[in-house]
Order: sequence, then C-alpha cells, then structure tokens
Amino acid sequence: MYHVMTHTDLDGVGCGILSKIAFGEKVHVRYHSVGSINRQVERFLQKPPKNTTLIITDLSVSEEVAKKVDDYVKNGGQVILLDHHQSALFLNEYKWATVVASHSEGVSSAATSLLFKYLIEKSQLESSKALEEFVELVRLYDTWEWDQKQILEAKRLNDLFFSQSIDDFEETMVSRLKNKKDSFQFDEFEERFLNVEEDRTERYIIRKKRELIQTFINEECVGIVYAEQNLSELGNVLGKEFPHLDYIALVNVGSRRISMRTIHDYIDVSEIASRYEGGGHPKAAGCIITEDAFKCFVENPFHLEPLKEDAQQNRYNHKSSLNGTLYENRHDDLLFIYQKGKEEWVVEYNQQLDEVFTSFELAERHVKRVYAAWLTRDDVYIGYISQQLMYYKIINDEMDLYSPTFFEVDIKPESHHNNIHH
Ligand SMILES: [Mn+2]
Repeated sequence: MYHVMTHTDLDGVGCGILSKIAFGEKVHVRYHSVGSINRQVERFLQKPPKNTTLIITDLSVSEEVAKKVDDYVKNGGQVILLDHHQSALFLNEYKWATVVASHSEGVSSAATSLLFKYLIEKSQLESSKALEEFVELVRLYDTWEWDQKQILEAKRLNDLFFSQSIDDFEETMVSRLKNKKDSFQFDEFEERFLNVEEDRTERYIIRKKRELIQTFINEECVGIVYAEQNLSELGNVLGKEFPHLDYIALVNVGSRRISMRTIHDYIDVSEIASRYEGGGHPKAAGCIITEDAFKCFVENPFHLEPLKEDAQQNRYNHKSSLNGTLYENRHDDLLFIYQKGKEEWVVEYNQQLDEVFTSFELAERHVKRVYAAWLTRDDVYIGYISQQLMYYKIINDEMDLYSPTFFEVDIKPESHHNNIHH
C-alpha cells in the first residue's frame, strides 16, 4: 500500500492525481496544508500501517520531524519525500528526501513534475501525451512560468481546479487522463464555464485596482489591497500596472492572511513575510495577520485614499512628451518631469525644483514612490502648460519694460515690484 500526503493546491493535487493513476486501489491520498503536515506525519509515525510506503509531495517536514522520519526509515520504514521549495533544500541530507528547485537551467520544477519523473523512472506509471501535457500545465502554473510565456491553458486549469472541490477535480482528471492518450483538453462545458469565469475575474480585478493604497512599510514601497479571491492573478496584474511598488500585499481579513507578491528580482517577499512569522517563495509568500502585521498593513494605512491609475487616453500628456510630463496626487500636488540635458531629467514639485535624475524612468519612479502620483489627464496638463506660458509671457513683457535693471535682480515675480521704483 501507499499513503500519499500532499498539498491542497493544484501542484499538490496533481501529485494526488498521478498517484491514483499509478497505484489505483493501492493508494490513500490525503491533502494537507503547510501548517498541518508535521502533525500528520507524526501521527502516521506513531502508528504506521503495515507494508505501507509513505509518500510526501509538495510539502516538507520540520527538522525535528525529519529526524523522527529518519529513525523510522532506519528501522525499515518506507518514506519518500519529493518537494521543490527552496526552504526545504536542507532535507536533501536525508536519503529518503529529494528536494529539487529546478529540473535544469531555467526550468523550475514543481512537485507534480518531480513525481511524474520519479514514477516513470520506477516504471510505476506509463507515460502518455495527455499525461505529459497535464503535468507540464501544472508545472507552468505552479512556477508562474505560464505568465511569462503566456500559456493561458495553465491558468485555466487552475481556475477549473479552484471552481470545484478537490475530490471532484481529482476524480474528473483521473478518469480523463487514464482514458485519454492524445492531447489533454477541457470539455465543452468546462470551456464555457472558464470563459464566464474569466469575464468575472476581469471585472473583479478592475474593481480592486481602484482600491489599491500605497505606503511605505520599513524600506519598501508597498501596494495594499483587500482581496479574498484570484490572489496570484491580482497580485501579478497590480505589480505590472504599478511597477514602482516593491511588492503587493493582498490582505484577507476573513481568513486573517496576507499574501505578498512581487514582479521584481530585487525583492524577496519570503524574507518580508518572515518578519511576520510567514514564508514562501521569493516572488510569492504569505503570513497570518499577526498583531504587528495588523498595525503595518491594516491599521496604519487604513485612512489612506487609493492610488489612481495613469490616464490612459491622453494625446498630449504622455511619458515621452518633449514638452514634459505632468503628474498629480490626492493632495493636489503637481509634479512635472522634463528633460533638460542628455542625461538630465528634472522633477518639479509644485513648480519648485525637487530633484534631478539620469533617466525619465528614475524620475517617474521617484514621483510615484514619494508623492503617490499618477499621470494627469490632458485637460489638467493643458491647463498647467498654458498657465506656465502666461507666467513666462508676463515675465518677458516685464523684462522688456525694465530691461536695463532686470538682470541685476532676482527673477522671482514678487521682486519685480521693487524694480519699478528704480
Ligand atoms: Mn508546488
């Protein structure tokens, strides 16, 4: 007999599906969370069923439990652990554990792809085109490679998974993959359902985009939004939409959890989550809402008003305009970026010199991080430009009138009145 303990997400359930196809009646599959796996393994070890191999996938045990597993194996017990999480690499010192973060250079592994490879090598499973495609979709989804490669089938598989109970999904997939040897496909009903789901998700994301607030927590500039569904997708869309944010925190007060996502390589959200007793991957991590996390992510920023998106339909105020680019924020501050020299981009804050940068991107990042500003619409831009034009016109007219003395004094408007008496 086999006893499989695996994770509750698509990758974990992918392992359950492969196990059932490989071992049929000879396997029990149980789904566990990261938080309960140690307890479950300990319980198994206290009263191990006879002639049963324990297979743990997509989850890892603590150092303490690993020692107990090792004793059990030394006394003749059969245990296999397959995982791909960075944080589990320490388990590789044990013979029964195989933790592989990537299959080869640039190909990240998932638990499902590791188990698939393992079962094929041990001749416990016969490969087929449908199985290979299914395993690859799970891997693409779990490693988030689908997004970069834009393989939407992988995301759709996860949407389908999320729309039903684990048992229903498992049952459907086991029977489909057992019988189907050619391409893996969704059926007609699933296709139609997924299209409806996609429309709904799109509307949800648009709504959430309008609720995003921005603040600094420690050194990082964070975007915070309350959300309880489509977390990965939402985190990813918001991260790309607002690349000046170091990471996105998705707060679910109902489940008392915060998910953290980043699109940047210079940020490791698992490190940030660990400040609040959480953990995960460099680009996707989470923690529970501890007292400290509650202060930082809920209480302190609660009064902030949401960020606005950059104006989309502009003809004049856009990021490559030679006449400068205008931003505004919730405090009616105006921020103007213009190019002065070859590598000299000036930021003006309410018409006062603020800072100079070597590229437009750096100047804009500053404006967005420090002032929480967005690209104004054309009407604001045109109002600003014409006001500036009139201002300089008046100065120039005055220059003509008082040119003999003008250059000896400050170019500030208020000092002109003094000049009149010269
Ligand atoms: Mn996984």
